[in-house]
Amino acid sequence: MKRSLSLLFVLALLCIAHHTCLANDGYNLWLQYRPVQNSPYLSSYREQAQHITLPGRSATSNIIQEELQRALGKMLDTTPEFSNAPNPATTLIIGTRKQLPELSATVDDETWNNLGTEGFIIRRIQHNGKNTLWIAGNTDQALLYGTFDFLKLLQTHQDISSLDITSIPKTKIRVLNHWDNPDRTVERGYAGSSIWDWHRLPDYIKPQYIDYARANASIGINGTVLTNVNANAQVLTPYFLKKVAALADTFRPYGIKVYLTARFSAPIEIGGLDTADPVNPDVQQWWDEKVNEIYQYIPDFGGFLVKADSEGQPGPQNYNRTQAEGANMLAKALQAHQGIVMWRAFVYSNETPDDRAKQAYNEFKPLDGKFEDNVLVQVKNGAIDFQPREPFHPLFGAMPKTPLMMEFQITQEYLGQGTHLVFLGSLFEEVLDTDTYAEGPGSTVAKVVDGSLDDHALTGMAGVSNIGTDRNWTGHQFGQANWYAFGKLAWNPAESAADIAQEWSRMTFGNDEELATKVKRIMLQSHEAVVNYMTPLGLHHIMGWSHHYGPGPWVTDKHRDDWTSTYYHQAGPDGIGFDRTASGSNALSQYAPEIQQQYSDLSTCPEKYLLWFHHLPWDYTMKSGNTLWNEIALHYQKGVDQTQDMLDDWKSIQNHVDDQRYDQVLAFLQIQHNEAKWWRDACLLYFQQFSKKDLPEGVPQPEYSLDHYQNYTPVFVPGI
Ligand code: BDP
Repeated sequence: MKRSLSLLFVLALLCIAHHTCLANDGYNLWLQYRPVQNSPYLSSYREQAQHITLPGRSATSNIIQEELQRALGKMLDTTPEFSNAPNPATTLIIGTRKQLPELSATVDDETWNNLGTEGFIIRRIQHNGKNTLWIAGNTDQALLYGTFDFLKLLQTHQDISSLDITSIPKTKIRVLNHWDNPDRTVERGYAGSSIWDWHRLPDYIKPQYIDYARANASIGINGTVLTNVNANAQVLTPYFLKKVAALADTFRPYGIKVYLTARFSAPIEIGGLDTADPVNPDVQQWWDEKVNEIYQYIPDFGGFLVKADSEGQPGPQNYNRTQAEGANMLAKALQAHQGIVMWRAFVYSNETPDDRAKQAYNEFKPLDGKFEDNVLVQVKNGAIDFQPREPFHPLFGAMPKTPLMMEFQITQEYLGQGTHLVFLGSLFEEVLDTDTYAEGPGSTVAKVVDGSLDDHALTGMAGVSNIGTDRNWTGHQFGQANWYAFGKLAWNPAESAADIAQEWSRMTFGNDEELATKVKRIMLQSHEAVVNYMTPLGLHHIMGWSHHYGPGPWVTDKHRDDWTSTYYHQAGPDGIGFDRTASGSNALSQYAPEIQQQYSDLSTCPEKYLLWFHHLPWDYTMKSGNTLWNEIALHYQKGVDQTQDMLDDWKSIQNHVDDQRYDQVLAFLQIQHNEAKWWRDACLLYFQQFSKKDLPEGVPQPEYSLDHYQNYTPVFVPGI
């Protein structure tokens, strides 16, 4: 007995020495704070961390102190001393302009003003004759952001000997949109149930709420819409508002405001009125009173997110009113409290005979300038619906008098859901960097969104959350990277996806060079891979009916056309693709002339958008010299090959990743690889019925017949 115990002890020691044995379920996200080893900077980090002056006395300052204690203890094995005022021992100062008047005089007024309430500075100063580091800002909130940024530098083993960082968020409202229902199901959620344990709120505050707030604050997210856009009016009743208030109280010191979705018909459903007409005085009064009531519970309530007149949701159209009339009614009720309305532009109907891609523009463009000042129109990145790749939404650049907020989907509804590794930083970057030409060259989507193009002060970015009760938060370890990338790009839409991937990987898995290189490579090719094996060359919306999981190019004859695949790919004996040029739906006319010209001309249309805008014969010659048919097939194959490369890269770094996370990612990559083949074979067999052409060399014969794929119906797919 004694011998076996000592054997166990030796084994445990060996295991601890080799960190990869330690269990790591991913709960700590990118805030792993791994011990700094093999870094030439270790001693300089330790020196810097010896004595921290933190004059603030707020709940936020306490959070800063706790985070530093936790992080520096884990990374440097040190316990820093803290003081309220700078003294000769101070090595790091974390204080605001007001808290440190003498030091603050060394920074000019303009810089202080530019920092606003959230921007921060990290710089070296001479203090008491000593080279000291100062994290500065106008508020404790800014200091919290600065502290996380400082900790990121240590986590990624950066040289901190001559820092001079100024970081100011480019958008004001940086929010997650949780599509979470009161019964804890999550629409399009693939990571378990909703993290909001409504039933136990307000009395039980789960530790996960605190870690949620920490994680968000660490990447600059300052708001959360707690409830689904397909809204339930019950969340506006006192029963729920008490629970919402408890969450708001928990998140407040982290700089995170709460928002709710407002169901347009709430005055009828919970107010006892017989109409929700936005020009009806009783309806207006009901909303005024409801808003006042909400602010009694939550004094800093952020405001409402609204999905109206879309996919069965009620809205102003029910009363022949415009989207602006609907939004403004709510906006006016919120104005006295500095609340905002995020009014979604995702308005379309199968009753409207026009191309779905055109409908939001048709509805909203004429309303430019008609919204109240506290309304943001929230526009999805593309005109259809979060496809693996879409051209930017034509509304970006088309409504100069209205602030437009970006809506990205972090949860991977159309991108492999809970098991495919797809780094969405690349997708977000591609959209943000695209030129709308709205006001001449250089009018990028990013500039529309950050307000710089048309001088808007109210700006924002929303990300549909991928968070659930799964221990690692996002189901797939790499789903965490998409949450991370969203926060970073909302703060600074100009940041590079490659840099974001790199820093996330180092913080999450460690700084080994081979590991960092391989993980980055996996991440940066993953978006192109999924486009290739799902919807290459501009194909879109050809996934399984309703759950959107797996291939379904055959989906047709459903109760609405605009939810079928055949509506979008238009494949037939004559070719494939949706003609959105002047000879077709002319959706292209909604873009600036430069884009119209470039995309309508086959010789200049980027091939990645080819079948989005053009219907072309199967033997159309591509730039490569291949026929369109062969090119489609080769893209599907390429996607499959890329998933194999990702798998190989991951296997090659097994020694550098802890077993638990390694094994899960490996299993998921294997699923992804198999499903990439499923997509390739199902889509090619289906399209082959029309092309009547053989598969090109390098593309293997599918394993099964088309019937097999068509009859395979996944059931109980999560997230519906
Ligand atoms: C689609 C989803 C649906 C959402 C809708 C929306 O399939 O579940 O409710 O978008 O954004 O992508 O409102």
